[in-house]
Amino acid sequence: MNMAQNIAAGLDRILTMEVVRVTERAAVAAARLRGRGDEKAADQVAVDAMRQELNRLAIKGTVVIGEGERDEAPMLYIGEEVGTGKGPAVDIALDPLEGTTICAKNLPNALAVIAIAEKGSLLFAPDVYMDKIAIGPGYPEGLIDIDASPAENLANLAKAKGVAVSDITACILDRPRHAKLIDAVRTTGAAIRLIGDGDVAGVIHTTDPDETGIDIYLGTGGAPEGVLAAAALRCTGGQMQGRLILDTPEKAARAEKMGISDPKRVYRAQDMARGDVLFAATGVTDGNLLDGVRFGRTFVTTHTIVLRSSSRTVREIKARHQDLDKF
Ligand code: VTB
Repeated sequence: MNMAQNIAAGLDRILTMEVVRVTERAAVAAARLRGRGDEKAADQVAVDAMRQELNRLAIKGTVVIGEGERDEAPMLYIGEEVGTGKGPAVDIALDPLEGTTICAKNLPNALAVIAIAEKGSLLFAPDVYMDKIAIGPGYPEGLIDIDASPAENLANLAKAKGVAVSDITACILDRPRHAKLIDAVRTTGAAIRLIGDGDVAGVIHTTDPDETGIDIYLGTGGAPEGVLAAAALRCTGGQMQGRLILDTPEKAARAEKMGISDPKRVYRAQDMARGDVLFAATGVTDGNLLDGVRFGRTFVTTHTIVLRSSSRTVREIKARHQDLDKF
């Protein structure tokens, strides 16, 4: 495919730059409320800021993963139309503040996150749990398997990386539901990075183990977060599998209404986020890959990663915002 066809087939390249402003703005708003112990307030300002900036983009966007249903989330609800309406029709998955508790406690890895994809190409995931497993790029397809035991997955990963299992670090959400998983991983001798929240960052961290120290992500987290992480992985390379946990008839019915006919289906990253995808994340608090927002006396700095699946370019954008009135 030549460049012109590539552009015609996918999303407008300009959007890659434009989308950075959206997460930057949400991150700055949330960062002002870092460490104040008020998760709701931090989330609300991030939502307002993201929506304002999103509505300046020349797109005809539909939120497919957002703040919830319209009745519980007045803004950036699932189904909300965003953008100027003059531009390509796109699907949007967003989390203006991924890690509200992290932000409220001023702990590492809170992010403002968005993914933009061609219309109809993101999994319309209900807000249930998803079982997830992910590794970074450079490994043979199928190396990890969500149905294999943690010991098998860790052994296969260590072998492919050319290290001992004890040199592998798994990232797992610190939850009582993961007690058995944590035991199983510890039995292998592998290390665990337990995180309080923020499994979008947890999955993304597998894509750069030299920088983050994380080789594999394991465990259950939110399904919407799973789709966001899959969008990022489509752009960086890496492998992910996810399976919705539909353990009550009510959840199964909700999923069916959203078009999910096989409740046990294993989704790979490329099933959750198809076609051309853009992904951007700005650090709210300092993290393993991204610095948090810094408030200087005369300027504010932000650190953003912006990714595109069709070119697999990973851009890091450090911005110094000197016109403070814009926020
Ligand atoms: C994770 C984490 C999120 O939800 O997806 C988690 O990444 C899953 O739910 O930051 P539980 O908190 O119920 O375990 C968050 O913590 C919040 O959206």
